[in-house]
Amino acid sequence: MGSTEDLDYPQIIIQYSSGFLISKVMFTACELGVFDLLLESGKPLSSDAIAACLGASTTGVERLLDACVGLKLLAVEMTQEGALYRNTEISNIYLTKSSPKSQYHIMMYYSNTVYLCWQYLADAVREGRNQYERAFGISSKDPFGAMYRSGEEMLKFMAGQNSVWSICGRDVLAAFDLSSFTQIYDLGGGGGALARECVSLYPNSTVTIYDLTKVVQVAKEQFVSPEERQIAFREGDFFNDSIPEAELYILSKILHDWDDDKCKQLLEKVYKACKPGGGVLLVESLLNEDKSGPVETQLYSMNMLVQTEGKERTAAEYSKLLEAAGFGVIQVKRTGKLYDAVLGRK
Ligand code: ASE
Repeated sequence: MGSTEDLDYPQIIIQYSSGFLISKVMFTACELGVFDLLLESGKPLSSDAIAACLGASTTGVERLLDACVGLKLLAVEMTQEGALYRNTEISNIYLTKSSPKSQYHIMMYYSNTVYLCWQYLADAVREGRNQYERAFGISSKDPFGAMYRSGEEMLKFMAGQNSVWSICGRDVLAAFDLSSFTQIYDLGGGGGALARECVSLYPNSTVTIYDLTKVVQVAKEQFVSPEERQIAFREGDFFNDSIPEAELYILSKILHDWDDDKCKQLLEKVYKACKPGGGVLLVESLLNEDKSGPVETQLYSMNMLVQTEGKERTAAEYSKLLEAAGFGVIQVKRTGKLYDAVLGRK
């Protein structure tokens, strides 16, 4: 740290300068189906064979594959027929479309939507607000109106948000023993992946996904089957419509979308609806109290600036919001993964 070597040759500056190139290489290999092809093929393939299967140029594909090798997303072996490429274990699990832990959809959301908003990061910092007007020519007054500007965008967002729960869902729901709550509402539950984790971990629970009408429609059509009897739906806008009574409300990545006033409004409504003895579970990525990290959370907070009206917060900030709404006995559990849990009781 701070050695002259670092100052002569600024490794981290070089690394950070090309960070966006790394993201885009991984996103592009996902988008073109490189990892899916290599999984399906079951044997290592040459760049010519991969290019032919993907209907892409050999000159482009060869460079993309080599960059993936450098990033340890692919492995290469030299044979008499030339270089043969195969997936690494991590790519098989996380970068293929069909894997149960696939992160494909969130990558497509980052690559095709978030990436475009970040073009205007400097404007977002100057103005302190999201950049839908510059990026997409649409009003930024209603961030979810903007994020759900088309059926396709909404589907991409829902699929993307679902993918994180295959990695973090169990940990955030097991952070507290929630088995005493049987009647659970997942406010803004979207595509239902967290609800699914919840009923699997707590077999006596019923989880109702409360979300906008158009979100519920897509969730029913694309994400949750009617056979999943422990998952129910309720259509509504949690700011403008009533919130039904329940024992536990899950607000997963909801408060980070909104400013303190909107958060207080929503939590007060939740407090009123909540049964005595019930509670609210916040699932969020927590900043350290001095905001010194984790770096992923700091970056997500920048993304909230660019895309929403919210920000990432510390445990103390969430506790204050919960207390202001009337909740007591607030407990915080850091999972060590991307998302953490905060439980408040009525
Ligand atoms: C939201 C979550 C996300 C609103 C917009 C969003 C995510 C991306 N865009 O509630 C997922 C979290 N990832 C990042 C980069 O913030």
